[in-house]
Amino acid sequence: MQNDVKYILITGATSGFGEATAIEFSKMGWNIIVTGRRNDRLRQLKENLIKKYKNDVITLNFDIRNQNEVIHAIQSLSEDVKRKTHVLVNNAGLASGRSPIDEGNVEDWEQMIDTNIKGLLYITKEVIPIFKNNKSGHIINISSIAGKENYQDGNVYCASKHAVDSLSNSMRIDLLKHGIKVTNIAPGAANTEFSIVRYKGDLNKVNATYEGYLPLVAQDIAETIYFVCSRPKHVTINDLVIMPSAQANATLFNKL
Ligand code: NDP
Ligand code: 8X3
Repeated sequence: MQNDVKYILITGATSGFGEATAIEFSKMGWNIIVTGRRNDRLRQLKENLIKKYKNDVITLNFDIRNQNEVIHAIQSLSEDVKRKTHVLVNNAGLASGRSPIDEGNVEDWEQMIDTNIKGLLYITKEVIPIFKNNKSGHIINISSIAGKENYQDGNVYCASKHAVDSLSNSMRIDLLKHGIKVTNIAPGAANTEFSIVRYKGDLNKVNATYEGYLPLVAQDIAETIYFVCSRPKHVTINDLVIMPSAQANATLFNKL
């Protein structure tokens, strides 16, 4: 373990963007705090990263929809780790289902709102005092192209990501005086577990989502987050849209 190395806290690091970001930052010599509900995956990630890169890896196993679990998890960090924590990546999130608004499932709506909006707020609320105390910090919110545009049957997911986009703008204004940077990242289609979750394991729908073009992969987002974090102190990337080259906007694809 290297004692003077910075920590990055990444929510939702058991797969996709979060896991790739944990690996990328470990490779670049950072210490890592990773969160998620699937503890077996957190443990495996920790074991792999420690073996390969030798930096510190802390796992926090909780459901981000549960405010008490969030508070308890952040309180469990030592004062030393808090002092060295420079970045929060608000990545944990999901789409659950896809249907016209008049056919929507309320449980799906609640899961998306509770995770993508309320969960993001719960953890940000616990981390801001740490950054204020440190007199610096960087919050990176993973929104989506769905936070910039709306598409058919995307309704509540789009609304939840528009909320993330809006919160990024508000956080940047309110936290300016505390020296806290805020970056909003809005990716287009990326082949992770996202569509498996959205379509509840329906592989025909999952495969159709990524057919006929090259989608983004998690590593593309991990490298983007690393780029954003490695700018000099006087530079902030406020808002970044990153798309597959074959995707012009939320709905227009150049498919083979
Ligand atoms: P994945 O499904 O691969 O990863 C989602 C992560 O979020 C998992 O680690 C999951 O962990 C975590 N998560 C979900 N619900 C909860 C919860 N209640 N409590 C704690 N953690 C939770 O998808 P992606 O990597 O693609 O998604 C990451 C983010 O990127 C999401 O916010 C998504 O909306 C956004 N995004 C994705 C795009 C894509 O096309 N893939 C494009 C644009 C944005 P666990 O299940 O272990 O709890
Ligand atoms: C995930 C990308 O286009 O399915 O946020 O909403 S999209």
